[in-house]
This record gives sequence, C-alpha cells and structure tokens, in this order.
Amino acid sequence: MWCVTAQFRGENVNKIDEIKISRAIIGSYTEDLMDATETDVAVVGAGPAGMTAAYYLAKKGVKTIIFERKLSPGGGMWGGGMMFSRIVVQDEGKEVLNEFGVSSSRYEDGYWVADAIESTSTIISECVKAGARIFNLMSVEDVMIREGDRISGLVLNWSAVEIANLHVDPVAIRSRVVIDATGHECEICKIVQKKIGAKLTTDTGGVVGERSMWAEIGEGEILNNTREIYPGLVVTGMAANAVLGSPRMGAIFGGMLLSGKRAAELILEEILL
Ligand code: 48F
Repeated sequence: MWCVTAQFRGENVNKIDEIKISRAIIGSYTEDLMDATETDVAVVGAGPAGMTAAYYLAKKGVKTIIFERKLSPGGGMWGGGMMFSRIVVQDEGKEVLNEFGVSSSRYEDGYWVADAIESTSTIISECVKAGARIFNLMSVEDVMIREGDRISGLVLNWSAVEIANLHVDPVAIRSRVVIDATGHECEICKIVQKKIGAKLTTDTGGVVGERSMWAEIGEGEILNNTREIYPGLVVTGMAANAVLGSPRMGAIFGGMLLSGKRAAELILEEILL
C-alpha cells in the first residue's frame, strides 16, 4: 500500500496554482530586468574573465550586470582542454582560484590543476553571491555611443531571436562602463570598429586579431592588454589578446582570471572615480 498526501489527493487548501507560479517568475524577472536598464558596469560574456571582473566589482558594491548569449554561463571553462575537464593555472592564477574557494592540486612547480566543473560552477556561484546579476540567453548586438564618443550602453535581444534570425527590434540599457568579455571573437570591439571606424587604442586602431597558440607570451601579455580600448569600453580575457594581436594560450586559465581581476581594478581605480 502506498500513501498519497492530502495535497496530491486535491484536499489541501494550499493548492499549487500554475498561474501563481507563472506570475512569480514573470514578475520577479521583469523587476530585475527593469533594474538592469541602468547600471554602473555591463559585462558582455559570462566566461571566466567576465565573471571574475564582475565578482570583484560587485564585491566592492558596484552595480554589475552580465549578459550571456548561451543557456549556461561559464564560457569555455567547462570543457577544460579538448573536453578533458581539467584546467591548469600558474601560481598567480591559483591565488584567484583560492579566493573563489576552488581546490587545486600541484602538478609540478608552477603548474596547478583544477577540476573544470568545480571551477566553473564555483565562479558562477561566487559571482552571483557577490551581487552581480547574470542574464543568460541574451545577445548583445550593438552598443550605444554618446557624450563625445563614449560607449554608454548596450543593445540587447533574446538569443532565440538571433538564432532564429527573426526580424525583431532590440532593447537598450545604459551603463557607465561596458566590458567586452566575449572571448576569441571580441564581438563588442568588432561592433565598435564596424560602426565608427578604427578608433580603438591598438596599433592599427582596429581589431588586430589573435595570434596562434603560445601560452607563455599569451599569458605574459594579457594583463597589459586588459585596458580601456575605447572610452567607456574595457576589454578582458581572450578578447583582450584577440583585439591587441597577442597569442591564444589554450587550457591555461590563470590569465583569464587575472585579466578579469585587472579589469575590475582598472574600472574601480581609474574609470568609476
Ligand atoms: O569564451 P569565453 O570563455 O571567454 P574568456 O572569459 O575565456 C576564454 C577561455 O574560455 C578560453 C581560453 C583560455 O586560455 O582561451 O577560450 O575570455 O566566454 C565568452 C562568453 O561570451 C559569450 C559567449 O557565449 C561566452 O560564454 N558571448 C560572446 N559574444 C556575446 C556573448 C554576445 N554578443 N552577447 C552575449 N554573450
């Protein structure tokens, strides 16, 4: 004999109401989205670099919103190297993992190995707990430029609209600073270049393009590449190396974490004064 609860027999006065569930979802989400229309920092891309930047900014009380095209935040960190779900960090990168509370084990001097799933899920969680808000399933398709050539916001649409190639107009949000954390594609920098020409702070003024893999140089150059690439637009992570013509580095992730942290410091110390 098995037991059914009063609720499942339909006798409970506190019935579960689908409309209440729907209203709870729509109401709370809409409230958050309305709140996101004016922010201090808008991060495009919830990969390791964007989330690390958001974590350090939010921890300092800066209103920070991340827009992520995919269903799952985490970018390229989940898959480790070639789907071997491990990442490697150097000593400096390990310090950032420690701050997030991610465990790692020593492989050799200067090489630490961490589980990609633990690293990604913990960084997402810590980022949200620090106060940053992540909107997934949204794609940034343009920027707003105002006040004497300064990036002043983002133009967004549902990723479903983008994927289905529907002709649906986007909405916009205002932000004091935008971070391009879109990884190898450096999409926001490419949009700026397309819309207003070669005015980025690179050698050519445009997107120089990522060089082939060379982990030591790529990791060495990423902090210098993490900069305000155009007034109001900071570039971090793999996007920073791609824009400035530095090499990619594969499944060593210290540079992504350190670049995210550097982007936050730059914004706190030099831009949002
Ligand atoms: O690619 P991604 O993880 O960038 P990252 O933080 O880290 C790079 C590493 O994963 C790896 C590496 C390590 O050495 O080289 O590649 O620099 O995360 C970028 C995120 O941005 C999202 C994309 O879905 C991904 O999750 N993204 C890209 N373009 C847009 C976007 C866009 N236009 N709108 C919204 N999200």
